Amino acid sequence: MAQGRSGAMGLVALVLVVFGLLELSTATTYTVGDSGGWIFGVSDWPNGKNFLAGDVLVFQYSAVHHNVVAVNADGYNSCSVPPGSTTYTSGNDSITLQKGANFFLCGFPGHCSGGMKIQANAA
Ligand SMILES: *[C@@H]1O[C@H](CO)[C@@H](O)[C@H](O)[C@H]1NC(C)=O
Ligand SMILES: [Cu+2]
Repeated sequence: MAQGRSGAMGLVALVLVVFGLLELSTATTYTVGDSGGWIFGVSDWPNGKNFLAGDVLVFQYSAVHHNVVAVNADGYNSCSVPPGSTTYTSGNDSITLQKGANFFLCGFPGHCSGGMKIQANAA
């Protein structure tokens, strides 16, 4: 009886560990804009995608011509960069999505208004 119970507990522990590993491995990596990369007009790219918190967006672009700035909703809507925003400039930036709305734009003049901005909503 005691043997059976500890066996069952072991099985429960194993199942929990396996689910924990699955949880870790479910993060998805997306290349923003797919083959086009981070470019003008990319703002429609998130449509139809079901992002989860922990998923990773990879922004690929020429660092001479573009950058990536993580902004808030106001910044996104008005194409402005709030003070204290984080700017990425490597040309190959991996950014992990937080739960909720994540907003990014290109900080080069005129690029955001040219559609170089995305909103990714992560469940
Ligand atoms: C971009 O970065 C990822 C790791 O973050 C790396 O695996 C990949 O090779 C890089 N790609 C380029 C084109 O540098
Ligand atoms: Cu740009």
